[in-house]
Amino acid sequence: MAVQQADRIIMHLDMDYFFAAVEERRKPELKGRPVVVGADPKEGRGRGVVSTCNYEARKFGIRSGMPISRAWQLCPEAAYLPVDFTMYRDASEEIMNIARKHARKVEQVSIDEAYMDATDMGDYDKALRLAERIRQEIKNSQNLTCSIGIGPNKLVAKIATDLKKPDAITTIKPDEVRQKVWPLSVGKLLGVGKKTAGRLREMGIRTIGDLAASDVSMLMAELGTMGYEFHQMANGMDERPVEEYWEPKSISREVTFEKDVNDSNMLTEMLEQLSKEVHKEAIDSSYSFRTITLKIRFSDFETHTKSRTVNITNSYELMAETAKELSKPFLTGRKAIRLVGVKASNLVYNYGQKSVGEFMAQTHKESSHIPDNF
Ligand code: TTP
Ligand code: MG
Ligand code: MG
Repeated sequence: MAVQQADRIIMHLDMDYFFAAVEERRKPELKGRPVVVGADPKEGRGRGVVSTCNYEARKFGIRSGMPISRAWQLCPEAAYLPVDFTMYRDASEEIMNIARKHARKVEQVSIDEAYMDATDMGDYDKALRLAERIRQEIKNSQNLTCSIGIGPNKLVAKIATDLKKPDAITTIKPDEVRQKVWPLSVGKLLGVGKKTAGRLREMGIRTIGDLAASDVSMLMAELGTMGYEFHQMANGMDERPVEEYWEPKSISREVTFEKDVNDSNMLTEMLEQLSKEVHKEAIDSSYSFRTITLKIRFSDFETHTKSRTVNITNSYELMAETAKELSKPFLTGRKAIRLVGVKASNLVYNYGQKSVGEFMAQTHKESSHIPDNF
């Protein structure tokens, strides 16, 4: 099975029950008890959600994102704590600094998660020892546990992290993808949510192995370009590099036309529609934006992106007009267009409209979106 052209060794680190673990560290008397961090449960009448909970609370069925009232029903005797975002961010910074001390390249991808490129270690045994040093230092100096996955790329490394959580290091070498990844449910793949998993199930595809064995053109007919990406992922292929800096968050939509398009009215309409969707998500998530990017792919797959940065705004009109203007140079009529996309980036969060817990739940959701190659 093809796994990766250039041999890399990638590590993925994720803190165990992070917010709740930091709370336990502050109040050791909580250890051994179920601990839930999130909105005020108000004896079952509370609104809002669970940010996270420790493993004792998970035994009662409590999970991140669940209504706090439901958590209360499941386990009223748990310790319920409000979100202290500043404290978690401070802990996160110290953890990331430890990772940076040991690994040459570190990309933080969420408050408790980072990828590291350990290719320079040379082999998996040495990478494993490096991971062990990082885990020990986090434990000794921070009194917190983490899990680390090691694999040939980001995708496999992240799957490895989840295999033995908490407080474990797991390696999946390229030739172990079949044995360790294929039996897992398709839901483990980046971008496969409940809805997509349901559609795949209807097609008789339950495991990652089922997906890997499926015909790629059939997947594309059913799921569009996503079908292709899922097939690649199922085969353990993922070429995303580890990038030092956290990609600025962005909101984007793109479509591949059913048939390549050569009609500028149709393109304009589609750009307005995509702008509408991107704009709605930005507003719903309390973001303003500064940069608008247009993506165009021609029928021969030649792909262009063009961006323009404006004064901070939340105007739909400005987004749509900018996207249309950026598209003008491509409307020569010489080549038909296969795909268009609109992206808003340089996002600025409008604080005060949402609680930090809701904000975090949201960033988390976004970060698990399948990355586009914008
Ligand atoms: P995760 O790493 O997803 O979860 P976790 O660290 O709590 O537990 P695990 O041991 O399974 O890794 O998220 C990191 C933190 O982000 C988490 O501690 C709280 C926050 N978060 C939310 O606020 N809302 C959410 O819906 C999720 C998933 C996480
Ligand atoms: Mg975690
Ligand atoms: Mg995480």
